[in-house]
Amino acid sequence: MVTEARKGVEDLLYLAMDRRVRLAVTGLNQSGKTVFITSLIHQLLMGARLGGLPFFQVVAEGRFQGAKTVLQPSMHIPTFRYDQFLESLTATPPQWPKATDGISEIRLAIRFRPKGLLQSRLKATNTIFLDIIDYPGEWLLDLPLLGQSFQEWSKEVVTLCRTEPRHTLAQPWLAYLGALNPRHSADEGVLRHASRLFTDFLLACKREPIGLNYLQPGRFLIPGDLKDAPLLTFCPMLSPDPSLEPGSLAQVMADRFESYKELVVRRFYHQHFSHFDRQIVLVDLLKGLNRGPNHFADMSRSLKSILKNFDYGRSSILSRLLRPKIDRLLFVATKSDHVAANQHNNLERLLKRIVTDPVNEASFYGVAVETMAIASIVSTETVVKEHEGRRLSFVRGRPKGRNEEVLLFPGEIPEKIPKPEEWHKERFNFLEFEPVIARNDSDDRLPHSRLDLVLDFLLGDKVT
Ligand SMILES: Nc1nc2c(ncn2[C@@H]2O[C@H](COP(=O)(O)OP(=O)(O)O)[C@@H](O)[C@H]2O)c(=O)[nH]1
Ligand SMILES: [Mg+2]
Repeated sequence: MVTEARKGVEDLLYLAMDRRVRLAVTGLNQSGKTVFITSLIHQLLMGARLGGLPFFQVVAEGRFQGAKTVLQPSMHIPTFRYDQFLESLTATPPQWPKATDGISEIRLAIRFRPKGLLQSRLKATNTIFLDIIDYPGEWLLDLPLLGQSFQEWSKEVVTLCRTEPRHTLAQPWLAYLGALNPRHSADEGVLRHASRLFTDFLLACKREPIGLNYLQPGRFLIPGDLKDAPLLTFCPMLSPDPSLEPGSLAQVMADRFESYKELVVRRFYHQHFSHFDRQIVLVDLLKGLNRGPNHFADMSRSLKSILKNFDYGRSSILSRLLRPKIDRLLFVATKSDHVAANQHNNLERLLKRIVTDPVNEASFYGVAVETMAIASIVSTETVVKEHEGRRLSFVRGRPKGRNEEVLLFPGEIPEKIPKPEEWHKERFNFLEFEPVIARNDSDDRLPHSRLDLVLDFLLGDKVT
C-alpha cells in the first residue's frame, strides 16, 4: 500500500517535471500495434548500436545514453511480454506475436544528456519514462458507444445490416429477433440465444476474408475475463422503445447495454485512455485495399469514430497534471515492407487522404500532426529488375505460411482512394510475409523502416 502511494507521488512528480510520456498506440485489430510496440522497445534498448536510429536526433547527436525497461506504474495490469515476443520473432523459424487478447503495460526509462552546455554542466543526465499499453484493437471500437443510447446504437446496427456483407450474415440473428416481442417479460434463455446469434454475426463479419472492423461491442469478440457475464448477454433490438416496462425484453437489453457502457467501456476509458500525451495511429492500408471498397469504407469509419474519443490540444504544466491532452499525433501506414520501396510515397499520400478530417481537426487545436509510411519490422527486400524492357521494383520475402522465399511484383499503390469503378477484382493483392530469419548474431537488431523518425517526432522535444 505504502509503495503504491509512494509510486503515485513519484509519478505525479515525473508528470509535473515533464518527465513522463504516455503514448497511445491506437489501431484496429491486426494493424500492427503489438509488433510496433515490440520493435520500438527493441530499437530503444539497442540504442545507437549498429547505427540503427540515424534520424532520432538525440542518438544522432551522441546524447542518447541508453534505455531500460523498468517497473511499470500499475500493479494490477499484466506486463507487456516484450521478452516473449522478441523470442518468437528471433526464433528459428521466426513467428509474429499471437493476437492480443487482453491489456498489458510496459514502462521504459530513457537516459540522455541534455542539449546545450549550461544544462549539461548543471546536470549530466536526464531520464524520461515512456509508458505504453497494449490491448486488443477490437476494444477500441467500444469507445464510440459512450456517446450513444441503446436506441441510437440499435438503429445504427440495424441500418448497417441493410447492406452487404452484413445483410446476409445478419439473417439468422435478425430472423430470431423479428419473432420476439420486445414487450414480453425478459427470459434469460431468450436473452442468451439472441446474444449468441448476434455474437456469431459479429464473429462472421470479423472473419477473413470479410474482415470488417466496425463491430461492437468489442468484448463480444474478445471477452477477456468477462465471458458469459450478463454484461455481455444482450444485443440491439429492431424497434427499441424507450418507454417499455421494466423487466420487458427490450428494457433488460437496454439496461445491460448501459451497464456494459458504464462498467466496461467507461472504466476502460478512464483507466487507460484518458491520460495520453502523445498518440500514434496505425493503419494497415494494404489490407484495406485488398479487401475492397466496402471494407475500406468500414475501416475509415472505424478510425474516425475512435479518434473522436481522445483529447487533443496543448497542455500547460498544470493541465498536464489535471487533464493531459495529446499534443503530438502521428498517423502511420504500417507494414510498408509488403510493397517495394518506390511505393512508400504513395502509401503515405493515400494515408493523408484518409485521415484529412482528423488531421484538420487536431491541427485546429494546435496539435502537431505528421503522417508516415513505416515498417516496424522489415521482412522483405526490394529488388529492382528489368522486365520486358521496364525497370520494375520487386519484393523478395517469405509469404505467410510458406517455407521458401519468393520474388514477386506486389503491384502499385494508388495515391488516391480509388473510385468505385476502379476497384475491379484482383486489382490489389498484397501478400503478407513471415519475419526474416535472424542471422544468429547476438548483436543483431531487427531491421525497421523509419522508426527513428517516429521516435523523433513522438519524443524528440522531451529529450532535449
Ligand atoms: N511485414 C510486416 N508485417 C507486419 C508488421 N507489423 C505487423 N505485421 C503483420 O501484421 C500482423 C498483426 O500485427 P500485430 O502487431 O499483432 O497487430 P495488432 O492486432 O494491431 O496488435 C502480424 O502478425 C504480422 O503478420 C511489419 O512491420 N512488417
Ligand atoms: Mg496486438
